[in-house]
Amino acid sequence: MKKLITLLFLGLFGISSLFSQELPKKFEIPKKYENYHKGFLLPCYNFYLGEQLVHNHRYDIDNDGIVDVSELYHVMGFNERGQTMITEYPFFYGFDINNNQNFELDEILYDKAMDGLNGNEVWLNEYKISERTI
Ligand SMILES: [Ca+2]
Ligand SMILES: [Ca+2]
Ligand SMILES: [Ca+2]
Repeated sequence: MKKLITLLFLGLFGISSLFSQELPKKFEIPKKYENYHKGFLLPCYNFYLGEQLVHNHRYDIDNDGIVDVSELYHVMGFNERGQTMITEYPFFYGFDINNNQNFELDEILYDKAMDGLNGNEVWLNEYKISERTI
């Protein structure tokens, strides 16, 4: 009986450690960006990223006229009024963490699933490294 309990315990422990390995890496963006959607939305525009037409949303969270967060969406098409139709969620999120008005690779999150900021995103610099090792 004691052996069975030990086996059960080991089994449960084994299963739980397996689950913890499968959980996505803990995702954290700097606290100052937590409610960036409440910031001032600067004029948006479409542009080509390679051959892909994309749409950006740019947010100024401290209202100094300088972009702090930029989102990139895929363009799905245009409606009859000529308005750009975009995906529900972005595929890129840029956070100007070092405040130099550029979005470096380690300041851009790539969300392959395009399902909102939920922890399954990768920083672009880490994504490139993992691609290289495959
Ligand atoms: Ca700003
Ligand atoms: Ca930057
Ligand atoms: Ca996501």
